Amino acid sequence: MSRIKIVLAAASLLAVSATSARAQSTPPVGNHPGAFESLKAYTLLASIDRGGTASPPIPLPVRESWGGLSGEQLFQELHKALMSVRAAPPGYKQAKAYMYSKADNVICGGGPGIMTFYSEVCVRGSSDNGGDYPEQGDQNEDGVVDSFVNAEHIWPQSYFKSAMPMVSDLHQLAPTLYTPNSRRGNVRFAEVSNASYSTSCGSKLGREGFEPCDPEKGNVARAMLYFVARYYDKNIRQGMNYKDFWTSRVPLLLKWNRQDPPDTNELRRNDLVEAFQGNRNPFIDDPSLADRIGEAVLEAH
Ligand SMILES: [Ca+2]
Ligand SMILES: [Ca+2]
Repeated sequence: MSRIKIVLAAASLLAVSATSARAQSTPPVGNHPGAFESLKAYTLLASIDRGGTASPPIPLPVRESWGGLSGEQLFQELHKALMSVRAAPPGYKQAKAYMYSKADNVICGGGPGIMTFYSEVCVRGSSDNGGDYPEQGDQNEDGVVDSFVNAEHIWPQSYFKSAMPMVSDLHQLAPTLYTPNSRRGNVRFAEVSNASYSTSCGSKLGREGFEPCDPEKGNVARAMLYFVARYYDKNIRQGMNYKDFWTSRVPLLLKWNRQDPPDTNELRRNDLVEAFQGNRNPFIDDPSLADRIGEAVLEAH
Protein backbone atom coordinates (compact mmCIF):
# COMPACT_ATOMS: atom_id res chain seq x y z
CA MET A 1 0.00 0.00 0.00
CA SER A 2 1.38 3.42 -0.90
CA ARG A 3 2.13 6.09 1.65
CA ILE A 4 -0.72 8.25 0.37
CA LYS A 5 -3.19 5.39 0.67
CA ILE A 6 -2.09 4.66 4.23
CA VAL A 7 -2.44 8.31 5.22
CA LEU A 8 -5.88 8.47 3.62
CA ALA A 9 -6.94 5.23 5.27
CA ALA A 10 -5.78 6.46 8.66
CA ALA A 11 -7.45 9.82 8.11
CA SER A 12 -10.77 8.27 7.13
CA LEU A 13 -10.64 5.98 10.15
CA LEU A 14 -9.94 8.99 12.29
CA ALA A 15 -12.96 10.78 10.90
CA VAL A 16 -15.23 7.77 11.33
CA SER A 17 -14.06 6.79 14.79
CA ALA A 18 -13.23 10.15 16.35
CA THR A 19 -16.47 10.42 18.27
CA SER A 20 -16.41 6.90 19.68
CA ALA A 21 -12.71 6.25 20.13
CA ARG A 22 -12.44 7.81 23.55
CA ALA A 23 -14.89 5.29 24.91
CA GLN A 24 -12.67 2.41 23.80
CA SER A 25 -9.68 1.47 25.89
CA THR A 26 -8.10 -1.23 23.72
CA PRO A 27 -6.88 -0.64 20.17
CA PRO A 28 -7.88 -3.20 17.56
CA VAL A 29 -5.04 -5.60 16.87
CA GLY A 30 -4.51 -8.58 14.63
CA ASN A 31 -3.21 -9.53 11.24
CA HIS A 32 -6.35 -8.87 9.22
CA PRO A 33 -5.97 -6.42 6.33
CA GLY A 34 -6.28 -2.91 7.68
CA ALA A 35 -5.05 -3.72 11.19
CA PHE A 36 -2.06 -1.46 10.72
CA GLU A 37 -4.20 1.49 9.60
CA SER A 38 -6.43 1.00 12.61
CA LEU A 39 -3.43 1.04 14.92
CA LYS A 40 -2.15 4.21 13.31
CA ALA A 41 -5.51 5.90 13.71
CA TYR A 42 -5.43 5.13 17.42
CA THR A 43 -1.88 6.41 17.63
CA LEU A 44 -2.89 9.71 16.08
CA LEU A 45 -5.85 9.99 18.44
CA ALA A 46 -3.57 9.23 21.36
CA SER A 47 -1.22 12.06 20.48
CA ILE A 48 -4.14 14.45 20.17
CA ASP A 49 -5.60 13.32 23.49
CA ARG A 50 -2.35 13.51 25.40
CA GLY A 51 -1.16 16.79 23.97
CA GLY A 52 -4.48 18.51 24.57
CA THR A 53 -4.43 20.11 21.12
CA ALA A 54 -4.52 18.59 17.67
CA SER A 55 -1.08 18.62 16.05
CA PRO A 56 -0.48 17.76 12.39
CA PRO A 57 -0.05 14.01 12.00
CA ILE A 58 3.48 12.75 11.43
CA PRO A 59 3.85 11.62 7.79
CA LEU A 60 3.50 7.88 7.68
CA PRO A 61 6.36 5.94 6.06
CA VAL A 62 5.52 2.97 3.89
CA ARG A 63 5.29 -0.20 5.98
CA GLU A 64 5.81 -3.80 5.10
CA SER A 65 2.82 -5.94 5.94
CA TRP A 66 4.95 -9.12 6.27
CA GLY A 67 1.83 -10.73 4.82
CA GLY A 68 1.99 -14.47 4.29
CA LEU A 69 5.38 -14.91 5.96
CA SER A 70 5.98 -17.03 9.05
CA GLY A 71 8.68 -18.91 10.94
CA GLU A 72 12.35 -18.43 10.10
CA GLN A 73 11.57 -16.53 6.90
CA LEU A 74 9.55 -13.92 8.80
CA PHE A 75 12.25 -13.67 11.49
CA GLN A 76 14.96 -13.03 8.88
CA GLU A 77 12.87 -10.45 6.99
CA LEU A 78 12.32 -8.55 10.25
CA HIS A 79 16.01 -8.82 11.07
CA LYS A 80 16.98 -7.31 7.71
CA ALA A 81 14.42 -4.52 8.03
CA LEU A 82 15.54 -3.64 11.57
CA MET A 83 19.22 -3.48 10.63
CA SER A 84 18.68 -0.99 7.81
CA VAL A 85 18.53 2.18 9.90
CA ARG A 86 20.53 5.39 9.95
CA ALA A 87 24.27 4.93 9.59
CA ALA A 88 25.06 7.00 12.69
CA PRO A 89 22.80 6.00 15.60
CA PRO A 90 22.19 8.60 18.33
CA GLY A 91 24.56 8.42 21.32
CA TYR A 92 23.50 7.11 24.72
CA LYS A 93 23.31 10.55 26.35
CA GLN A 94 21.15 11.93 23.54
CA ALA A 95 18.91 8.88 23.66
CA LYS A 96 18.31 9.20 27.40
CA ALA A 97 17.61 12.92 27.10
CA TYR A 98 15.02 12.22 24.39
CA MET A 99 13.45 9.42 26.43
CA TYR A 100 12.98 11.55 29.57
CA SER A 101 11.78 14.70 27.84
CA LYS A 102 9.89 13.31 24.83
CA ALA A 103 9.37 9.58 24.22
CA ASP A 104 8.30 8.78 27.78
CA ASN A 105 7.10 12.22 28.83
CA VAL A 106 3.34 12.15 29.11
CA ILE A 107 0.56 14.04 30.82
CA CYS A 108 0.23 12.43 34.23
CA GLY A 109 -0.70 13.76 37.65
CA GLY A 110 -2.04 16.97 36.07
CA GLY A 111 1.02 17.94 34.03
CA PRO A 112 4.06 16.63 32.19
CA GLY A 113 5.88 13.74 33.81
CA ILE A 114 7.29 10.25 33.45
CA MET A 115 5.21 7.16 34.18
CA THR A 116 8.05 5.13 35.66
CA PHE A 117 8.57 1.59 34.41
CA TYR A 118 8.34 -1.27 36.96
CA SER A 119 6.42 1.10 39.29
CA GLU A 120 3.69 2.81 37.20
CA VAL A 121 3.87 5.93 39.34
CA CYS A 122 4.07 9.39 37.79
CA VAL A 123 7.12 11.50 38.59
CA ARG A 124 6.44 15.05 37.47
CA GLY A 125 8.76 17.10 35.29
CA SER A 126 9.77 17.83 31.71
CA SER A 127 13.57 17.91 31.93
CA ASP A 128 15.92 15.87 29.73
CA ASN A 129 17.90 14.83 32.83
CA GLY A 130 16.80 11.85 34.93
CA GLY A 131 18.27 13.57 37.98
CA ASP A 132 15.47 16.12 37.81
CA TYR A 133 12.76 13.55 38.56
CA PRO A 134 12.80 12.81 42.30
CA GLU A 135 10.23 10.42 43.76
CA GLN A 136 7.76 12.26 46.02
CA GLY A 137 7.97 10.32 49.26
CA ASP A 138 7.83 6.58 48.70
CA GLN A 139 5.39 6.78 45.77
CA ASN A 140 5.94 3.20 44.62
CA GLU A 141 5.84 1.75 48.15
CA ASP A 142 9.10 -0.18 47.88
CA GLY A 143 10.53 1.19 51.10
CA VAL A 144 13.00 3.60 49.44
CA VAL A 145 12.66 7.29 48.55
CA ASP A 146 14.54 7.62 45.26
CA SER A 147 16.08 10.90 44.25
CA PHE A 148 16.17 10.26 40.53
CA VAL A 149 15.03 8.34 37.47
CA ASN A 150 17.46 6.43 35.27
CA ALA A 151 17.45 4.15 32.23
CA GLU A 152 16.60 0.47 32.44
CA HIS A 153 18.03 -1.76 29.70
CA ILE A 154 15.45 -4.50 29.33
CA TRP A 155 18.24 -6.62 27.79
CA PRO A 156 20.86 -5.83 30.45
CA GLN A 157 23.75 -3.79 29.11
CA SER A 158 26.33 -5.96 30.89
CA TYR A 159 25.45 -8.74 28.42
CA PHE A 160 26.67 -6.65 25.49
CA LYS A 161 29.30 -4.65 27.41
CA SER A 162 27.35 -1.41 26.88
CA ALA A 163 28.25 -1.45 23.19
CA MET A 164 26.68 0.76 20.53
CA PRO A 165 24.13 0.75 19.05
CA MET A 166 22.44 -1.56 21.58
CA VAL A 167 23.13 0.66 24.58
CA SER A 168 21.24 3.61 23.10
CA ASP A 169 18.41 1.74 21.37
CA LEU A 170 15.25 3.29 22.80
CA HIS A 171 13.10 0.32 21.82
CA GLN A 172 14.70 -1.57 24.68
CA LEU A 173 15.17 1.30 27.16
CA ALA A 174 12.66 2.37 29.82
CA PRO A 175 12.70 5.15 32.44
CA THR A 176 12.70 3.71 35.96
CA LEU A 177 13.20 4.87 39.49
CA TYR A 178 16.70 3.96 40.60
CA THR A 179 15.82 1.23 43.10
CA PRO A 180 13.54 -1.02 40.99
CA ASN A 181 16.09 -0.74 38.17
CA SER A 182 18.96 -1.87 40.40
CA ARG A 183 16.87 -4.61 42.03
CA ARG A 184 16.06 -6.07 38.62
CA GLY A 185 19.78 -5.92 37.79
CA ASN A 186 20.49 -8.49 35.09
CA VAL A 187 18.22 -11.32 36.18
CA ARG A 188 15.91 -13.13 33.81
CA PHE A 189 12.17 -12.46 33.56
CA ALA A 190 9.90 -14.93 35.32
CA GLU A 191 6.69 -15.40 37.25
CA VAL A 192 7.51 -14.91 40.90
CA SER A 193 5.68 -16.68 43.71
CA ASN A 194 7.38 -15.23 46.79
CA ALA A 195 8.67 -11.69 46.36
CA SER A 196 11.73 -10.49 48.24
CA TYR A 197 11.16 -7.03 46.72
CA SER A 198 8.06 -5.47 45.14
CA THR A 199 6.60 -2.18 43.94
CA SER A 200 3.07 -0.84 44.27
CA CYS A 201 2.05 -1.90 40.73
CA GLY A 202 3.06 -5.50 41.41
CA SER A 203 6.56 -5.83 39.94
CA LYS A 204 8.39 -8.50 41.93
CA LEU A 205 11.85 -9.89 42.49
CA GLY A 206 12.11 -13.46 43.72
CA ARG A 207 14.02 -16.72 43.50
CA GLU A 208 12.63 -17.34 39.99
CA GLY A 209 13.71 -13.97 38.56
CA PHE A 210 12.04 -10.60 38.02
CA GLU A 211 8.37 -10.16 37.14
CA PRO A 212 7.22 -6.80 35.71
CA CYS A 213 3.73 -5.76 36.82
CA ASP A 214 0.77 -6.74 34.60
CA PRO A 215 0.44 -3.53 32.49
CA GLU A 216 4.11 -3.87 31.47
CA LYS A 217 4.33 -7.58 30.67
CA GLY A 218 3.59 -7.16 26.96
CA ASN A 219 5.90 -4.14 26.70
CA VAL A 220 8.75 -6.21 28.16
CA ALA A 221 8.00 -9.11 25.82
CA ARG A 222 7.94 -6.91 22.70
CA ALA A 223 11.19 -5.18 23.72
CA MET A 224 12.90 -8.57 24.19
CA LEU A 225 11.55 -9.88 20.85
CA TYR A 226 12.73 -6.73 19.08
CA PHE A 227 16.18 -7.00 20.66
CA VAL A 228 16.73 -10.60 19.58
CA ALA A 229 15.28 -10.06 16.09
CA ARG A 230 17.56 -7.10 15.54
CA TYR A 231 20.75 -8.14 17.35
CA TYR A 232 20.81 -11.94 17.61
CA ASP A 233 23.94 -12.08 15.41
CA LYS A 234 25.77 -9.51 17.56
CA ASN A 235 27.74 -10.07 20.75
CA ILE A 236 24.77 -9.93 23.16
CA ARG A 237 25.39 -13.04 25.30
CA GLN A 238 28.54 -12.11 27.20
CA GLY A 239 28.89 -13.53 30.71
CA MET A 240 25.43 -15.10 30.78
CA ASN A 241 23.62 -18.40 30.39
CA TYR A 242 21.66 -17.87 27.18
CA LYS A 243 19.38 -20.86 27.71
CA ASP A 244 18.45 -19.58 31.13
CA PHE A 245 18.07 -15.94 30.12
CA TRP A 246 16.40 -16.25 26.69
CA THR A 247 15.61 -19.73 25.34
CA SER A 248 13.73 -20.95 28.40
CA ARG A 249 11.82 -17.64 28.59
CA VAL A 250 10.32 -17.65 25.08
CA PRO A 251 7.00 -19.35 26.01
CA LEU A 252 6.49 -16.90 28.88
CA LEU A 253 7.28 -13.86 26.69
CA LEU A 254 4.86 -15.08 24.00
CA LYS A 255 2.20 -15.42 26.69
CA TRP A 256 2.89 -11.91 28.02
CA ASN A 257 2.72 -10.52 24.47
CA ARG A 258 -0.80 -11.96 24.05
CA GLN A 259 -1.91 -11.09 27.58
CA ASP A 260 -0.98 -7.38 27.40
CA PRO A 261 -1.46 -6.03 23.84
CA PRO A 262 -0.10 -2.58 22.88
CA ASP A 263 -2.05 0.35 24.31
CA THR A 264 -2.12 3.94 23.06
CA ASN A 265 0.98 4.89 25.08
CA GLU A 266 3.04 2.08 23.58
CA LEU A 267 1.86 2.98 20.06
CA ARG A 268 2.61 6.64 20.61
CA ARG A 269 6.07 5.77 21.93
CA ASN A 270 6.81 3.61 18.87
CA ASP A 271 6.14 6.63 16.63
CA LEU A 272 8.29 8.94 18.76
CA VAL A 273 11.19 6.49 18.90
CA GLU A 274 11.03 6.06 15.14
CA ALA A 275 11.17 9.84 14.69
CA PHE A 276 14.36 9.86 16.80
CA GLN A 277 16.33 6.78 15.80
CA GLY A 278 14.78 5.86 12.44
CA ASN A 279 13.23 2.46 13.07
CA ARG A 280 10.11 0.99 14.62
CA ASN A 281 9.41 -2.02 16.76
CA PRO A 282 7.31 -4.15 14.37
CA PHE A 283 6.20 -6.40 17.25
CA ILE A 284 4.22 -3.38 18.51
CA ASP A 285 2.74 -2.55 15.08
CA ASP A 286 1.56 -6.13 14.65
CA PRO A 287 1.45 -8.18 17.87
CA SER A 288 0.64 -11.32 15.85
CA LEU A 289 4.19 -11.41 14.44
CA ALA A 290 5.62 -13.12 17.54
CA ASP A 291 3.33 -16.15 17.30
CA ARG A 292 3.70 -16.27 13.53
CA ILE A 293 7.47 -16.62 13.96
CA GLY A 294 6.71 -19.21 16.62
CA GLU A 295 8.29 -20.57 19.77
CA ALA A 296 10.74 -23.00 18.15
CA VAL A 297 12.25 -20.43 15.76
CA LEU A 298 12.58 -17.82 18.50
CA GLU A 299 14.25 -20.33 20.81
CA ALA A 300 16.73 -21.17 18.05
CA HIS A 301 17.99 -17.59 18.05
CA1 LIG B 1 10.13 4.16 46.42
CA1 LIG C 1 1.19 -2.67 28.39
